[in-house]
Amino acid sequence: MNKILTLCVIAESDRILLGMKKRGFGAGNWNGFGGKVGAEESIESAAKREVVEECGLVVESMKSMGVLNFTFEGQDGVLEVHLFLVDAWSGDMIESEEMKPQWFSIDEIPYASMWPDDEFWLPSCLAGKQCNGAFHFATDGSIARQTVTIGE
Ligand code: 6U4
Repeated sequence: MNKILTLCVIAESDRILLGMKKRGFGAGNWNGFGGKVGAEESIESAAKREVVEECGLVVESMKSMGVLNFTFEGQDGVLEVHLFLVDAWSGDMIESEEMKPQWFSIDEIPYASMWPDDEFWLPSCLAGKQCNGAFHFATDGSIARQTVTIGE
């Protein structure tokens, strides 16, 4: 069965906010903010809820940037990750139990400590281009197959 998740990229013209995931899936990686969509909520409201839960910021404006599908060798199901670019927010940043947020210069995004797919779509997302794709991960965590479509 597909799992529906959200992933919010919070960015200004020259910097991006990433969170060090402290526990659970992807722990030890810098990542955007997001998580599972609950049964009773829309994808957009789930995205906003995860941002405030994970880093304290309240999303004021975001744009839908596409869908990334992830599959894993030897595992059933697809992670369907809905991507958003957050360009306005309010509130104060906090460190949560799950994430330690930190700003990075757009020129110094720590791809080596991120999910390996990020380098294939994040630059386009930051440039405001739609990103749709599918990544199949091998059991060693590397990308075995991928298709990425970048829009306008
Ligand atoms: P719990 O721990 O159950 O509260 P929850 O926060 O609901 O978890 P979680 O942590 O499993 O969900 O969400 C995973 C996050 O990681 C989502 O924002 C999607 C994101 N993600 C998953 N695969 C990814 C990948 N290959 N590349 C990427 N982000 C990914 O950049």
